[in-house]
Amino acid sequence: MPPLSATLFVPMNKRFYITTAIDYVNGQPHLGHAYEKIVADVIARSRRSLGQETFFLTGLDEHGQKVQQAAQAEGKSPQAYCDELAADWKAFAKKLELTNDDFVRTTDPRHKEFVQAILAKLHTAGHFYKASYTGFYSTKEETFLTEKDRRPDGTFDPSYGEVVELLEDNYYFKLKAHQQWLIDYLEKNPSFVQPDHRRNEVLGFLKNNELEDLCLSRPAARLNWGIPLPFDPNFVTYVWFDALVNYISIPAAHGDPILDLGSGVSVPGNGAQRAQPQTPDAKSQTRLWPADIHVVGKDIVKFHAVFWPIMLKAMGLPLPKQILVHGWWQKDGAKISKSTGNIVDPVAVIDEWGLDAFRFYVLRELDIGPDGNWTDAGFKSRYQAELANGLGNLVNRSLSMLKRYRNGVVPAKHDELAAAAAKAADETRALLKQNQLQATLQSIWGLVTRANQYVDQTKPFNLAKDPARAQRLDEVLYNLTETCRVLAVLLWSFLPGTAVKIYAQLGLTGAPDKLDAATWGGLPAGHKIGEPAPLFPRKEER
Ligand code: ME8
Repeated sequence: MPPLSATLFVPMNKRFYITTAIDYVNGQPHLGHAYEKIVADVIARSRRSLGQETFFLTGLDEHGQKVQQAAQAEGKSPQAYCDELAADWKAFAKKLELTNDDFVRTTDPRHKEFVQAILAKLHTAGHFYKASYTGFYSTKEETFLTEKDRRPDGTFDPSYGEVVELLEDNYYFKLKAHQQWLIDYLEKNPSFVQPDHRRNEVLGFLKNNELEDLCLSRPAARLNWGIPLPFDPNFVTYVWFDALVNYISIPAAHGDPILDLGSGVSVPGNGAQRAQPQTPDAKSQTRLWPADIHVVGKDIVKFHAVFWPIMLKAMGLPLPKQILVHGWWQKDGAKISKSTGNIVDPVAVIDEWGLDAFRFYVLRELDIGPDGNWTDAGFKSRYQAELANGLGNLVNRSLSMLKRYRNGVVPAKHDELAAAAAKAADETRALLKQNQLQATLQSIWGLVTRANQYVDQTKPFNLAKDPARAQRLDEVLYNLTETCRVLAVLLWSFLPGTAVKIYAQLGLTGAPDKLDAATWGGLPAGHKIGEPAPLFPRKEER
């Protein structure tokens, strides 16, 4: 049998696999980290809600010079330093109610062992070479600088800190050889990097620059906080051959057969493709790779869209289906920076306003792609208009009226808002499949607005005063109550806590976590709802 093209081979029972960037462990999580993780969480939840088995991975990038130095400065071992911070980051993931299925730390033995095994295979297959290099090195940025990095006056940007001249032996990965292959791949697979303008940037970069081979090591004498190269203990792995590999080391730890180093990943020599093994008990296995989506910020596109595909090609593995690139947040039009104090503390915002208000603002304000600008005034205004006066008011007055006028008992089914609800549900399904999160929220709020107008137009509070109009009041109350139920289902991926509260207030058990439940008419006549309570309390101006 001729070898299958590895890039085309995807097993039938594979789970939808989504990842985030793994965050550097130095420091505390900020708005940008929170945003990326929430975007990935909404996509993961929405895929589950659409009925797809899903695996969501996030975690921490713990090796490197900065961590080593920060630990030293605090008089701790790097591992103890990472362990303490990792506890905070894991607590942060919980605070955001992320539904990640695993949390990777690059200091996990399961990750380190996999990195070493893959490095050994790549080395044996001839993808690496050792060379001496003299160059300017920024300790602060852990990177060699070239003449191109000099400013017109010949100096390096102060952001690089102290720049020293180094002569160093290191190991290099033969990246250059695959440049044309990658250009062709990007040309043929327009959805590989999204949004389009990011793909065009990557293609422009590849067409106008000759790739340099990738340095994958640092001498252990200079940096020992890293994974030792299995074939030369005088060196540790440098950042990307450690960090990027998390996307496959964790699936391997979950038993993904495509990543079984014993029989699966048989690294070919330069350029070759290989066939994937098929096993008879395939159904029971956790098949994750290739990832469906890597969610990453705009600053690390090159690593994900250039280095990573070439690394995978060398490993003989299929490529991820998509690198989904988000923009960066600023605050009040300026860079987020701890040193200038221009920060948004996600935990403080969540403690004051609630998690769903935070999730709503970042997802509604910023589409995946462009840069965003956080303003406290913008946050408060969306809270007041869209959450408190929009969704909150609709649910609260609808359920309170049902309680007051019908003792909380759902009247007979009526379909006046059915078309509007079906439109929002259809759009939600279609847009979520395209990861159009902001557009989905706009569509859902179309239904919120329509239902609030319906209250204003039908005036149930007036109908209630006239016993002859009891039938009409029943109709209106059914439409409103059922719309609230549909909204809970549509909102689940975005505002899970709110969706569950709406369900509970409707007297329904469980979570509204399957989009199929958005079909109109789910509330049966005679069902008794629970207690209404404000979802988004109005805040006093301060
Ligand atoms: O880059 N707005 O880690 P990191 C939006 N460890 N996103 C932002 C942001 C902002 N202001 N600031 C940072 C790393 N991010 C590596 C990744 S992946 C194998 C290794 C995003 O902690 C950033 O773009 O510096 C990245 O996607 C993520 O936060 C982690 O950044």
